[in-house]
Amino acid sequence: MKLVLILAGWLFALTVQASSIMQGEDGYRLWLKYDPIDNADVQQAYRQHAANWFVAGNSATTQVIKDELDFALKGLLGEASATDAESAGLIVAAGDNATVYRQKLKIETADLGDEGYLIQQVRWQNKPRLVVLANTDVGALYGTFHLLRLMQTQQNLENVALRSAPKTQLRVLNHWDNLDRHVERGYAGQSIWDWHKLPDYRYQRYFDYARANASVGINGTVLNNVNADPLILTSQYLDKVKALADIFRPYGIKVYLSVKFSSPQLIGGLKSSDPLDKKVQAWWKNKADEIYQAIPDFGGFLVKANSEGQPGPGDFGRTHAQGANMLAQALAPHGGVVMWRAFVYANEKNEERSKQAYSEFKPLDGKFDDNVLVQVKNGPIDFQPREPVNALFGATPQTPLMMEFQITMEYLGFSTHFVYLGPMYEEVLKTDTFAKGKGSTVASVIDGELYDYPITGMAGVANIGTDRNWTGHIMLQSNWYVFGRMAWNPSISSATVADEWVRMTLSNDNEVVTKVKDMMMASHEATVNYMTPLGLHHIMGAGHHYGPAPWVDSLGRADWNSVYYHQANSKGIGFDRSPSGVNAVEQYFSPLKEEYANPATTPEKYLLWFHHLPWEYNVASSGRTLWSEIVHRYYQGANTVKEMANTWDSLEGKIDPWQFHQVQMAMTIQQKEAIWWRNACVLYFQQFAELPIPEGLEKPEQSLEYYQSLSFPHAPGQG
Ligand code: BDP
Repeated sequence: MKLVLILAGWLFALTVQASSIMQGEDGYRLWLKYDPIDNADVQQAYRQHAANWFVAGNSATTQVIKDELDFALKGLLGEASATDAESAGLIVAAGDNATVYRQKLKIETADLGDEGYLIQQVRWQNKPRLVVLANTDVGALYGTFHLLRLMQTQQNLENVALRSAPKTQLRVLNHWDNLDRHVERGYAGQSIWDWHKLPDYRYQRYFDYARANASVGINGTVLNNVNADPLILTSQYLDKVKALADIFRPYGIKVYLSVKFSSPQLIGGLKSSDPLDKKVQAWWKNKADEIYQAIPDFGGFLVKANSEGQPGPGDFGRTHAQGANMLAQALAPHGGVVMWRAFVYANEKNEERSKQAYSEFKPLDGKFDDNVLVQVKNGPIDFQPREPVNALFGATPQTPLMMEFQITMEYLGFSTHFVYLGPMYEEVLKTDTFAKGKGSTVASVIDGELYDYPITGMAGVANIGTDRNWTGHIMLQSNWYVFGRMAWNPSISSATVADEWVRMTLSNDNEVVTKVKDMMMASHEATVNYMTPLGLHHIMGAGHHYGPAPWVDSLGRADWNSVYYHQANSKGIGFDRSPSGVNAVEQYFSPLKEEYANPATTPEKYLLWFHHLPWEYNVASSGRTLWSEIVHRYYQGANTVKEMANTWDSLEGKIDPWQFHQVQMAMTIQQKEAIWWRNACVLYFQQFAELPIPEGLEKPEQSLEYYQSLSFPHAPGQG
């Protein structure tokens, strides 16, 4: 037996690391690999359509389309080349260049707007052709990427006829990147913006970043951290920002900046930053003029104000609306927008943290200028592994709300935990707010359907850095991908997106697709279980947020501490936000407020978010006591990770070896950390419950003291 084990171990080492040189896919190419299509029939069929292609027009964007098609089709089909319209099997045209096709083929494109497109098989001059038509070149670029996606995922193109237009207007990444290249809550290396070498040094990575974003419809990027450095608005930095804007423009991507509200004082030499002060207003107006002089299509400002120590209009006795409108008025003549964050909570308020965004912004509904969006994190606290939705969604008929999701894994295991966020985003977007009766989903709020918002948008806090694989973990590339796909269409299913991502990034092999997709779809729930089951939240390490720390009780503000959030004591556990507690449920529309007020009707996933319940409370779905259910969930979460790791191992040889190995190494860490989370939390809560770990479950190998003694002063990504 021993010998067999030794032999097996040796063989394993041999296959995983046969040499000190690892060749294969390092992940840089993301989902845009364009390797040869491995099915000869499919490839043959595609050749007939696309081996000869024609792109009408000569703009910077049509050049991007031509470059992408040339590169992609040569890769996918072996050979392909540009030709004239007469001989092309594939024709891409937009705007005036598409008029002839629209008219002769009697195809309507008006409904596709500025960014939509259609892909259709037609007969043109007696030959079957594929056409990608749009009203703008950027629309044609999006259509081109969609066509390439169909080919990468080996879809049947015979008689294809599809039309697509984005449901939200601003689909924006938020980089929490500092000017010294440290990325707050970044786990994938440094910031990809090399400010020191800009504006002259233009990395290929900037172009590949733009390609990746355009391929999923992302059309904006906020380059710098919401905890903004005022220097970004100096002319020295604006030159650098211009260089990036120039690179991104042909890809349909606008740049935005996070601004510090006190910039007029910090870099403008003014004595105040009061939004009602004429000098302050003039300063911002001049600054906006200066920016637009260099970057005519500049997107606008993102603002974190009066939040976590950041300055804001509140410092001058003004409201968020007065602050936002002052900036909005500076940007309005140029067509820019203000994305004003609702992530605010203050000690002085003497109101429970989860309620503060609503209390602050609901009364301001209707008071914002037309070019302001209020950007709201999906949950009422802060990007926890799972939260109910923020009660603000649906509550502001006259103020466009923009979704803010976190793509980076601050509270979900950094970059070694395999968590596909699609199901989490989908859960949020599908939640019915009941704002205008049944069917008032969060998606319908943010895509503008419910209240006819004039501007709409979705933001995602980026998980991108200088790591070769961009996101620190191959699987986490899928979160960048799904963010873009859901921003384009908030109703798309996360399973559909997972399917296409796996096919493009890993393999079209059915076994790989099925198994990896299943892992992806199970991954978020698994992590919620081993970190914060049943509505627990904010019990991670202090400051860096790495690992379990339900014992944190000594931070400066009550609502930064874990003990504040779980409220465990000898009687029970959970935060009473029902009418008998802080009554956060009152902020929701009926019937949610009644549902959440009563533990029996609260979805179990939010149970301890809304209620403090006795350890012996009966959990309906399992019939277990609350204590036993919590413990089971922690064990179940860790077990799921083990199963995922086994499934991954079974795919060896079916996935590129380097991709395979990278994910395998991360899964080893994740397995250890899932058990660490499980053990630390179960042992900690056991002190209060004073009940045994149920029979049949293995005992934690270390003591609570051991877990409490661990410290990680250099954990990455700190704020
Ligand atoms: C918190 C992060 C902090 C951010 C803050 C924000 O820990 O780094 O600055 O959110 O969104 O979750 O402003």
